[in-house]
Formats: sequence, structure tokens, C-alpha cells
Amino acid sequence: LSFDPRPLVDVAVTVAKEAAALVQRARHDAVTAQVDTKSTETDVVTLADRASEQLVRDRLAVLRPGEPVIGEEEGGSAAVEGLTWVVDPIDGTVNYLYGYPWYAVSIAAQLDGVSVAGAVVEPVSGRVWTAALGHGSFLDGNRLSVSKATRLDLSLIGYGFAYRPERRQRQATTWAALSTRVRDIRRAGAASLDLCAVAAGWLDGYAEHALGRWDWAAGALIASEAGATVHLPGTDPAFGADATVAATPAIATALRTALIECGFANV
Ligand code: LIP
Repeated sequence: LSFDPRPLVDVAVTVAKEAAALVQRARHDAVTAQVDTKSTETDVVTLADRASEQLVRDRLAVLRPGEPVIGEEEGGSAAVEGLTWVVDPIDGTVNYLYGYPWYAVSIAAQLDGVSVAGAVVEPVSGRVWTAALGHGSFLDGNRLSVSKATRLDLSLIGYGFAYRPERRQRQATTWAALSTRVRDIRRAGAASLDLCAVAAGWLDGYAEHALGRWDWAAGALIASEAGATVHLPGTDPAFGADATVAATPAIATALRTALIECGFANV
């Protein structure tokens, strides 16, 4: 990089903390009411998703005028040239709706579609996950590094499901096959945080299809800066067209082989 991306992390943290505070207030004010559905009846959007995205857009317009913003609720998902902000105003909306605390505000800065800075802020715990390209990743200021796992059969793997039933059925087939080859599998419900969990060694690996750019933009950088081997959607045809996979390096090849043998590429 021809510039230091760390000031972009500071912007992302500032704005994500403000959005996280709004998101948490909204739960107490009971304005979490579901306002709409997206791909299916179970894929929800709440008033808080929309208010959070509006806050992020307004604040970025002041702090970083003129820079485009891609957000989950207001659209745009393709990579944009130049510096672009990629925002998930609530990642883990279903968890949020239920008060299951694994949800977050995710903000990343991408240069020509590549993440250079990111922040993931958890409203419930207040945890702040950050990374800048080439400068490592941090949880509340403490440097992160991936787990020391070396055996896939003793690894804890994060996973996710799309909302559409047909695709979910195929993903569940892979899940069932994989479950006999690893220690256990977690489906915690927020992709950005699942990637952060790989960064912290809370998971040894993670795999999911069909994420939006906003789901992985910050978390994938946080995982890779902590030492994870990360495959972004479209980068490994053996995983299928739209898979995101992250793993501690010593198990990455074994996880890849197992996923392929379990039919992951065809889901
Ligand atoms: C959700 C995730 C979840 C994933 C869903 C969805 P949202 O994000 O992070 O883990 O499996 O497909 O994308 O919609 O709550 O921001």
C-alpha cells in the first residue's frame, strides 16, 4: 500500500461504535420490530438495521466526504474502484431480533475491492475487533493470532446457512458429512464475528457460502491479519463460486480437502 491504512481503522471504529450504541438503544426502545423480509420470510430486516445504516452513511459523509458506501440495506455489492466503505449495519440480524448476543456492526474500507481496514463492534459486549492491511489485527487493542490447531479431527469449525430452503438443504448435507470429521461445528449466526472468532483462535476454521460483501469485508481482513488462510468468494473454484473459507494455516489444506469431499463445492 502506498499509504498507511490505520487512520481508516480509527474512522471505522468511531462510526461502528456509534452505530452499535444506536443498535443497542433500539433493542431497549423495542423498535427492533421486524419491518420487512428479504430473500425469504425468515430473512428479516429491522428498523434498527435501517437506522444503523443511515447513521453510518451520515457519519461517513462527514468524516470521509465523497467516498462511496456499499451497505447491506441500501444496496450495491459489487467491488467499486478506489476507496469504498462496506457496511453491515447489523450482522446477525436474526440473533439481534432474539437478543442472542452474537451480532455486530461491521465497517470496512476497501481499495479497488480489497479490504485495507476494518472494524467489527459488538453492541452487547462492547468488544471492538480491528485490522489494517499489513498491520495485524486486534481485539480491544490486544493483538490477535489464530489457533495452534494442527489436526482437523480435533478442530472446531464455524459454518453458516443461506436462507433459501433448497440451498440450505444442500448445505446441511455438507454439514452432516463434515461433522464426523471435526471436533464439532458451530452455527453462531453472524459471519463477521465467525471470522473474528477464527482470528482469536475461538474457532480453528470457518466456511460458508453466499455471504454478501458486507458480511466478510471487515472480518476476513481481521482473520487474515491474525494469520488465517482466507479464501474470499470466487477465489477458489474448488469451493464453488461464492464460498468464504478461513482457517488456521496448519489445518487449511485438510479442511479444504474435507470440504470438497463433503460436497461443499456443489451447495
Ligand atoms: C447473516 C450472517 C449469517 C449468515 C446469513 C446472513 P445478516 O447476516 O452473517 O451468519 O449465515 O446468511 O448473511 O443478514 O444478519 O447481516
